[in-house]
Amino acid sequence: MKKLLSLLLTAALLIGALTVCAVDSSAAEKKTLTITNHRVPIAEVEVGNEFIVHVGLNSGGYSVNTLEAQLRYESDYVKVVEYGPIVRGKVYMDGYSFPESIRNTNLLSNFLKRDNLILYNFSKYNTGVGVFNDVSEHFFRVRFKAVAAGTTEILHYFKVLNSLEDNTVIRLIKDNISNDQLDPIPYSATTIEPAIGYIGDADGDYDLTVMDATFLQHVTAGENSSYNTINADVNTDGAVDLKDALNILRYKAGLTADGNLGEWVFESER
Ligand SMILES: [Ca+2]
Ligand SMILES: [Ca+2]
Repeated sequence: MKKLLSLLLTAALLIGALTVCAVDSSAAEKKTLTITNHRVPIAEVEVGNEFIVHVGLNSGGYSVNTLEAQLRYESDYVKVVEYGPIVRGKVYMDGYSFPESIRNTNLLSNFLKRDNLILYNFSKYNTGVGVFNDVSEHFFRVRFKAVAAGTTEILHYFKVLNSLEDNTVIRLIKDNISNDQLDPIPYSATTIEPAIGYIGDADGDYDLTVMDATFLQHVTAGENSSYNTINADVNTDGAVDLKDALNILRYKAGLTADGNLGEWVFESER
């Protein structure tokens, strides 16, 4: 009986979706947001897509005891979805790989979010290490959503303190130009990671609707073969078929569904 109801629901929703499809079958044209860092383009993201900004520091071998940092952005172009210490991946400092528990609980603190910036502090005290040597040493991340087309600057800006005793600021870095008494010059390491999928968004318009189930119907009918498998294979059984369409419909109807529908997927978090 339960299965029958489910099938009836599916049929009803599919008919509804097909009707909507007949009215509006034109795919929306995608708009692009260019992300710059120090005014140099570093990534292009489609409007509606989410992406992660990973930031860190290459201290050129010098010890970093504390630092204050800001990530600045323009809220007209990007919206913050979440932020905090990196959640996965390796961070090497002084040749040691930090346990995530230490990284996440002791090193970064005092987060403060405003309309166009996020502030945080880094402190290595009680951890015993603090030299960053590799550009892959990202320790802070912000997940954004691109909300408008155009060009926008996302800047990681920080100052480093190297001694608790005299509280010396060894450098104030801005626009990648720093105190030139020390060599090599440390710099902010920033990379942009666009999402690789949005589960359930089979038609790739960054919206999860019954139209995605309709799209999968066309796929299984051989009418469309262009899709992102991460988005379309909702139940991750290796096949893109009507089961995935059913799961989308169940999800939209508020019923239990197989798959992490509505979740954004990032390679660094897999
Ligand atoms: Ca969609
Ligand atoms: Ca599937």
